[in-house]
Amino acid sequence: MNTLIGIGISIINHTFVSQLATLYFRLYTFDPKNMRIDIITVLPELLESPFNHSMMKRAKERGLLEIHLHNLRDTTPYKQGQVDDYQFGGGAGMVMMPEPLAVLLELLQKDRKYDEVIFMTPDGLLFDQKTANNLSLKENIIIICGHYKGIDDRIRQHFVTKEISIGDYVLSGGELAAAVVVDAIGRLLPGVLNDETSALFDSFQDGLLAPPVYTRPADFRGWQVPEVLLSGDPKKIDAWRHDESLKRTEERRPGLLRDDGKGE
Ligand code: 6GU
Repeated sequence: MNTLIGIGISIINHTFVSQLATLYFRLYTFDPKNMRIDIITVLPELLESPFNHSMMKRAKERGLLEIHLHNLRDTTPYKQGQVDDYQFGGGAGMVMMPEPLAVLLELLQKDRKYDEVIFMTPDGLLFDQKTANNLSLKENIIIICGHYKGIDDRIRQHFVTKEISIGDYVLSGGELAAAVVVDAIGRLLPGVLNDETSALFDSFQDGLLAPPVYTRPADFRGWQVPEVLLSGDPKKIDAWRHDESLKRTEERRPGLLRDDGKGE
């Protein structure tokens, strides 16, 4: 149900307004169905810690998010856990073979239907809040972490439905990028954040950077908290925060103020 409306909304999802509508919808029609993410990796150790603390830990404990790590070497049909080989045509660097990936993907797909098979790769689509919002509406996702020179292109052509990069720099593998994506998705699931609406006011959710924040003491080494925040006037405070958001966005990310929302 959520997924259906999510798809409906994503078709008209040109603006942050519809993004917010999607998220509000998810929050108010609290659907206790949890999300399942299967991560295929040759380095599962690298992904054990990121999901066992703070928000991700809470998501798992509350039964909202299941994360399953799969070591590709455990199911490879090749001897001695082989998963990669030299590339055809020559050149430095190994390539992940298609068979171990296909075997594991089919094993998973036999048990349930997956909404997306995501490949983490520096030549994928740049990950942003909009993609995180859309992915948070899915039920079952597979994430493939690439290593070495990448994976055999036939897997990309025949299994992968989405290719994601987290930025214009090269990491040694897809694991840390996958952790970033799962964190960004996980915190959007209803019930993960304690104050359920707070994800809606994050930087980027309204296309603006977040305003500055302060806590006690009001006077720290003679540096004062802006007076308006101590005024107790919610209207004035909202207006100040909005102004500060706009100012920050103009200074740091003027591209976010343009219509395309791409922030370039
Ligand atoms: Cl998803 N993978 C790798 N290896 N490097 C990256 C990336 C992903 N995103 C940015 N750099």
